[in-house]
Parts: sequence; structure tokens; C-alpha cells
Amino acid sequence: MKQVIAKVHTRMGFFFLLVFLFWLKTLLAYFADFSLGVSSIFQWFIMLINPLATTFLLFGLALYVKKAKIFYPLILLIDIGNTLLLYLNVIYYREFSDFMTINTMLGYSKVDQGLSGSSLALTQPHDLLFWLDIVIVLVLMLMRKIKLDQDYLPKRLGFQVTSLSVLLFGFNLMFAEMSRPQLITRTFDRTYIVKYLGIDAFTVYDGAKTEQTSKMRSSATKSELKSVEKYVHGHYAKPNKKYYGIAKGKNVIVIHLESFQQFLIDDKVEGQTVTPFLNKIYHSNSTYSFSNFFHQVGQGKTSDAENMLETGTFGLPQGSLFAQLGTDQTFQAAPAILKQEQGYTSAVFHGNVASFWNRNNVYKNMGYQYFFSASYYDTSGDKSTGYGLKDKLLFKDSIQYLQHLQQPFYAKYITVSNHFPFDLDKEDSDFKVPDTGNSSVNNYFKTANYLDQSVEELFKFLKKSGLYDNSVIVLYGDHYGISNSANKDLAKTFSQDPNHFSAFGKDPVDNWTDWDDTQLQRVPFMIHVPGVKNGGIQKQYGGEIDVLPTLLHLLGVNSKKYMQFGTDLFSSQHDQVVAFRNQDFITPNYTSISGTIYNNATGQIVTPTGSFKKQMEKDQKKVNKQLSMSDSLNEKNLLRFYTPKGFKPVNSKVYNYADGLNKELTIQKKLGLKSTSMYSKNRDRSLESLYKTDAPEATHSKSSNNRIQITNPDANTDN
Ligand code: GP9
Ligand code: MN
Repeated sequence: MKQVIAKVHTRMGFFFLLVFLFWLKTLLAYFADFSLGVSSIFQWFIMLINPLATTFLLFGLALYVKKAKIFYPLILLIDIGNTLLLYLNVIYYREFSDFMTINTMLGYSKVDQGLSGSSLALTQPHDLLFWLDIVIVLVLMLMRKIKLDQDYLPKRLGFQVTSLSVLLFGFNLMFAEMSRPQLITRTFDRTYIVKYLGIDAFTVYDGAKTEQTSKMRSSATKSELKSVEKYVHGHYAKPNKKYYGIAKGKNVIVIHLESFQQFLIDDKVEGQTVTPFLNKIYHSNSTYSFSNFFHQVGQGKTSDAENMLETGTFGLPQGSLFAQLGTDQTFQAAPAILKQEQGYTSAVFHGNVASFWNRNNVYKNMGYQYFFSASYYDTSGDKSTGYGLKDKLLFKDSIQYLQHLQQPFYAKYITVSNHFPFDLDKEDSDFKVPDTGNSSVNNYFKTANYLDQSVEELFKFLKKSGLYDNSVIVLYGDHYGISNSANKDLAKTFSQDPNHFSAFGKDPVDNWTDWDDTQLQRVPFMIHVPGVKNGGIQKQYGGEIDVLPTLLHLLGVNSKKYMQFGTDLFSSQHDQVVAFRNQDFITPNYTSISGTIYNNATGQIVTPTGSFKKQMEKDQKKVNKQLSMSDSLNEKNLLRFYTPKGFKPVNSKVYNYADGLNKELTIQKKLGLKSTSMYSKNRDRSLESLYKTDAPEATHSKSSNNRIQITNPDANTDN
């Protein structure tokens, strides 16, 4: 022990002492303050080693210095600077459950990233430990208990430490990508980067992203908007008089059916109907159900779907727009449009943490007034699955908030139970799954059935509470649940019901093609308008990019002045060329996959010639243009330069999603007899008791394990 202590009087010993102490402080932050959602031994291992590479690199810079009177102050300054970065993130995390971006630090962001409470109020007793080590080392140095080593080190030592840190980081990144593929390219959540690579690496990564984005944005000029404006106005489809305004003034309830594909509708496995309730809605005369509607998401998955439905613009060619640009993006999105045009209140209900997909920042820029995320519900123990509160509980527990929303409201529910790998506790379902040899495919039917039951419970409440008649309910699948690599296993279930998803009678296992994969990218899009009698199956081809203009027109809001890239599905001018994010596309007659054309009537490859070839080339150009115009608008944030007539830019600073219920109650009280909330209309009596669910977690006592179930962000989102 004495030898070890003696080492501290050497420069290398002092270096290792500070590195070790900083590593300990980082682990203190990880365990005491951050909630990183670690869910396996491998992830624990990565988290434990991740501070080392960057700490060696940064502290090792001092080893290049010869003079002791520079070496010691420099290494201490590096330690203090790195500790300050760590501590600022600790304080920020306590307030926002998120990590500080460069924009936050620089304060340039217009989003309210400032700490709403005073920083002092956010300190905790154990914060002393972040600084105590530095104080003790300084005192020991002043008392000459730690002597200064005047012998300088050979230059190669500094180089060796730097090389070691780069090697360490390389291994760390490799382990991270093994545990979370596409970690760097998709940036699901800042929490991932910190958990796998540490605060320093996250800050550098965010800095690089911020620089890349700000370069693109700073070089953008108003003139670049011209070409986008010209495209959008040239692509606009005028409303269909038969449908325009038929839902005006009704509440809009959007139900985001996680990973729900169209083939599930009317499907049967093991003699059971998979989604009996959604089938009823799909075939109802009060529902406009689109049978040729496609998801158009890229790597942003759910967040891409949300972006398209809320803004009428595509997600990015890679990564997630929400995550990469959302914190400082100018949106002209549904919540703000409906608020300004028709006085809608807006809210999102989601059982996951608010920071996932950077929603807590994005929704403020979109003008959402409320965001009831995981912290508003009891997500402990078996009430949650990998991505948050189970659907039956989300719908049920949301009523305490929904009932106080001023009407009309625009309320979005984002479900999670039907999410890869489709795990569900056995007490939640007795649905008999098929045996395809692929467990995620087998379980997909069980979680889809559970989601179906969840939606049915919500509809029963809407009817009992009287909300139903005064609402339009929009249901959509956000993207595929079964990825192409598992489609051959999935196809085995089609033989159980050959009338379903006709793959033209061919043996689905042996001659499955890219065309079959593409046909499975259909997702439901249903607009249920109680009281309407002339609904029915709509066969026009379309996709998620078309939803916003379609919905706005149904609500009597003309979309013409907004920069939206889709077209109203009911319009005679609706464009049936459906672009996928990778520039493939589908039309009523043909599917183009990496330039190969398939005839949709036979599923066979065709070689276009003459005018047919010209048409395919024209369609491909149209798709590329639509995507590139949308990317230009979003990547350069061109909406900064464009304010539609009568639209007021969103001031995101006015939104703070803490304490949502009190905000609702204050508004309700202030309005008094003018309050339009369900609660007020029910003579100030709660409607929660009207909600019935068979969810076992809602009936048995408080969960035995009161550990708050944090989102397990690493349940692989791609199967
Ligand atoms: C996360 C949930 C799932 O909160 O919405 O997102 P996904 O993995 O489907 O993008
Ligand atoms: Mn999703």
C-alpha cells in the first residue's frame, strides 16, 4: 500500500490518481442521477468502461508538458473542466431527464432549455462528492503531502497514453454497436449515447451533429425556399367538396398503432381472429378505411411517422429528424395549426419517457400544450413492457387527464405493447400463437390482439362518456412490425387463411420476392367519423405523408398555405405515386424496387419500354423530387423564412410539460361555466369510473416490485 501511495508523488501516479477519481465520480452520476436503462450484463460492462477512454485522452494531454509548474495546473484544470461538464449534466438531467446539448450549453436554442427551477434547488447532498476529490488533492498538494515531480516524462509516454485511449474508445464503440446496432447513425435517444460512450463522447458527438446542422442551416437562404414553395404549390391537391369540413369542430383522437401492419386486419391464426375489434372499425360504414396505404418511415421509425402525420413532411434520409433536428426545428404542425385555426387544445399520451426520440423538445416546437409521458403514470413492475406502460393501462390511466382537456381537443395516443420483440406477460393474454419457428413472428399476433383489445376498451369508454359522438378517431399503423428478413416465416401463417394477403397462390416460402416484401408495407389508416354513413374501403394508393392535408380538409382547414408534401387522399387531384424513404415507390399498377419494376397484377418483374419506360422514369423523378424538396426544407430549416398568412410562429418557450394536470385544472377553474372539458360537462364529476379494463395489473394490488420500470431502450427496435 505504501508503494502505491508513494507513486502519487510521480507524474504518472498523479495522472492515474486523477483518472481513477474522475472515473468514480462518473459512475456516481450514472448510478445516483442518470437513468440509463441498462438491461444486460454486457451493457453494465460497457457502461462501467465507457468513461475511461475519453478520460485517459483528456487527462493524458498534460503528459506532453515538460515543466511541472505547467503540468500540474493543466491536469487539474482538465479535471475541473471535465467535472464541471459532468456536474452540469447531472443538474440538467434532474430537471429535464435529458442531457445537455451544445445548443443548450451555448444558450442559443430558442427552446426553453434553461433550468426552470433554480440550479441551487436542484442540488443534492451527494453533489459534494463530485468536487471533494479535487479539494482534497489541492489541500494535500498545498500541505506538500503530495510532492510535485520535477522530472518530466519522455514525450513518447504522452503519445502512448493517447494511443491507448484511442484503442480503448475503438473497443468501446465496437461493443456499443454490438449491443445497439446503428447507435451512431440513428441516435434514438441521447441516453443511448451516454450509456454506451459516456458524457464526453456524447458532447463531442452532439457538437459534430450541431456543427453539421448549423452549417447546413446557416448557409440556407430565403431564396432556397422559392424552389420548395414552387414545388409544394404545384403539388397541392384541392379539397373534395363532398368531404371538406364534415368533421369540423369535432375532437380528434389519433391512435398510433405501434408496428401494426395491414395484413393483420381480417387475419386469422390458429382459428382465432387476430384483431376482431379493429376489423369491425375497418369495415364500418362510419369509417374511411384505406386498403392501399403505406408507411413511409426511414430510420426514425415511430418518430418519422409522427413527423409525417404532424407536419406533412418526410423524416430524414438517415437517422431521426426528431432526434437530430427537432430541438431547434421550426415546425408548422397540426397542434399549432388546429389551435390557431380552430381553437383546439392539444395533448399527447405516451407511456415511455419523454426524452425518447427527443419528443419533450420536439412537441414544444410543434405547439403541443400537454405531453403526458411516463412520469404521469405508475409504470412500476409488470405495468410496463420494453418501451413503457402497457396499452390497456395507458388508455385507462390517461382518462384522469383527458377529462380535463378543453374541447375541441387534438389528442394523440402512442401505444407500445405491440413492439418488437412482442413480449407480453402471460397473464395479459391467452391468445394462441402460431408456430412459425420464429418467436417474434409468433408473438406478434398475441401483442396485436392485445392492442386490439386495448383499443376496444377505449372505444367503449368514449361511447359511455359521450365523447364518441363528438369526436373523429384516426387510427394508423406507424410502420412494419415484422421486418423483411422474417417475412418468409410470417408467410407460413398466410396458408392458414389463403384468402388473406393473396400472394397470388404462390408458395410463400419458396418464391418470396422483394415485391412480396413491399406489399406487406401496407399499414392501416382509418378515419372513423361517428354518424357518417357513407364510409367504406378506399382503394386509392397513398401514404403517411398524405394524412395531414386529408385530415385538415375533413376538419374544414384548407392546407394550401402550408408547406406539406402529401395530397388529400379524397381529392380528385390526389397523387397516387407513393414514395418510400429510400426512393423506391409504388403506384396502383407498378412497384419500383431499386429500379426493378414489378407488375402489381401479377407480382412479376416487367421490363418497361417505350411510353411505359418514360412513365416509370417520370414517376421516379417525381419521387426523388418530392423527397429532396422535403429534405431541403427540413435540413435547412427553411420554415424560419416562411410564415403562412394568418399563422403565428410557435414560441416553444411557453410550453413546459411538468405539472400538466394542475395546468388543466387552473384553466378549467378560470373558465368556470365556460369550461368545455368532459369533466365540467359532467357537472364537475370524474368520468374515470366509466373506464373498464380487464388488464390484470389494473386489478391486482400495487405491484410487489415498486421499482419504477424505466424504458428499456435497448429492446431491439428492428427485428
Ligand atoms: C418509443 C416508441 C417506439 O417511445 O414510440 O418507437 P419505435 O422503436 O417504434 O421507433
Ligand atoms: Mn414504432
